Amino acid sequence: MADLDVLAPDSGRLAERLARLSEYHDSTLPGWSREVFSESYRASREWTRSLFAEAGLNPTVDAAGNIIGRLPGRAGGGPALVTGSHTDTVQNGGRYDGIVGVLAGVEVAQRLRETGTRLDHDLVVVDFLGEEANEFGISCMGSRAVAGTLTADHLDRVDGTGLRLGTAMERFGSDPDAALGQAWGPSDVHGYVELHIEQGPLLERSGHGIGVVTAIAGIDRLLAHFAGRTGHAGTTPMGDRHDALVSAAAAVLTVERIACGAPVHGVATSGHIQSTPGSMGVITDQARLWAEIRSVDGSWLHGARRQIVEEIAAETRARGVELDVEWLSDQDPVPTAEAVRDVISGAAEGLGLSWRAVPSGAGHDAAHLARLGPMGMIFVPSVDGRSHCPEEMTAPEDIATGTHVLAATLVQLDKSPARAL
Ligand code: HGY
Ligand code: MN
Ligand code: MN
Repeated sequence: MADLDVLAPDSGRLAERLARLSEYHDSTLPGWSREVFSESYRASREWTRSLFAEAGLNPTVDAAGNIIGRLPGRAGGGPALVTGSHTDTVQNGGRYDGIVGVLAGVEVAQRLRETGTRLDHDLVVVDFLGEEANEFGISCMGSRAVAGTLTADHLDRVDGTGLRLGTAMERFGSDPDAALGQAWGPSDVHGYVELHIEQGPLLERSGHGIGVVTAIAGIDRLLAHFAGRTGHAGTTPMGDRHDALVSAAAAVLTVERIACGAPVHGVATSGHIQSTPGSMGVITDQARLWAEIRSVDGSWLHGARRQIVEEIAAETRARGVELDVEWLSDQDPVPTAEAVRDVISGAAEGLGLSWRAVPSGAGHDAAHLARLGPMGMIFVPSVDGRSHCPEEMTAPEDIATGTHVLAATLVQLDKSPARAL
């Protein structure tokens, strides 16, 4: 087996590339914003694609807009080892979510080439399009297309301006209709491993440098529409009101309360309220609430989904306000493959590193790649457990260590026969 030390990353090069890619963001906003289809995202992907080429990965861009690099293996063709992540961010996000996995994948490929380490399997590195939640309500656009779960209905979803996702993809240079038919098959993937920041506090609190992910949380996102009755805020007695904004506010508290009782990893978040007419002196008659619930425990998630709607409906009825709930996504929890977990933990131990098992409360492209082959994820610590904010921080040495574990994992997976995974 390759000398694992020799595959250690060039940490200076890796840190410089992280800083370089982070420079592509909307500097008029706090933190780092490189949202899907934005100009900063478009510009960043030109740089990322040139980096793939510099690393000898001969990049192509598929119909969905995924940047795909390939380092041929000895066997040539056949099921590949796949790694990667995403380079889009949430608005006012951080500098590490997603790009750590893409740049680590490039670094591993470059170290394999520089050390003359030939794998049997091809190594494929992917920058997946549009992983983050967005106004279209469809995250993981690129990995869904690869997994064959991007649908025509998804392409018809519109953002707040009425723009179709399919049209936005076309304007970005993708071919959405072709993306619906570009799915990879199970014969294309020997194994998928993604390096990602934990985005939570567990590794830092327990003092472990490496997390071996047990499962990726399921995510159910809803849009609740409240229809009340408008009127004069000064003359309408309180008992006569059907205030849509009050109903939406009560729903926000319901969402929080139901998750706070979760016996396992279960969380719920209200992200956004829109209300009209939105002026003082007038009682609100229309309100919309976007919220989500997540858990690695599917049975809790399904129960919470039902309970939230029942309780919001009861509160709303009591106020004489009408309710309509639309579920925007229902991504079930996805367990990682035990065999891949064992390889990751063995790789960490082989490098003398401490590791612990951790759930992922965050969603990832890996959840979709799991449909194509054995999937695993490696986490590195997030300082103060913060993410999706300008304070997002992971120490460069932790990123380098995680990249080293990724290299060792891929080398070991390369030696594992398909049936063993
Ligand atoms: O929102 C998430 O869970 C991920 O960061 N896209
Ligand atoms: Mn991410
Ligand atoms: Mn994210």
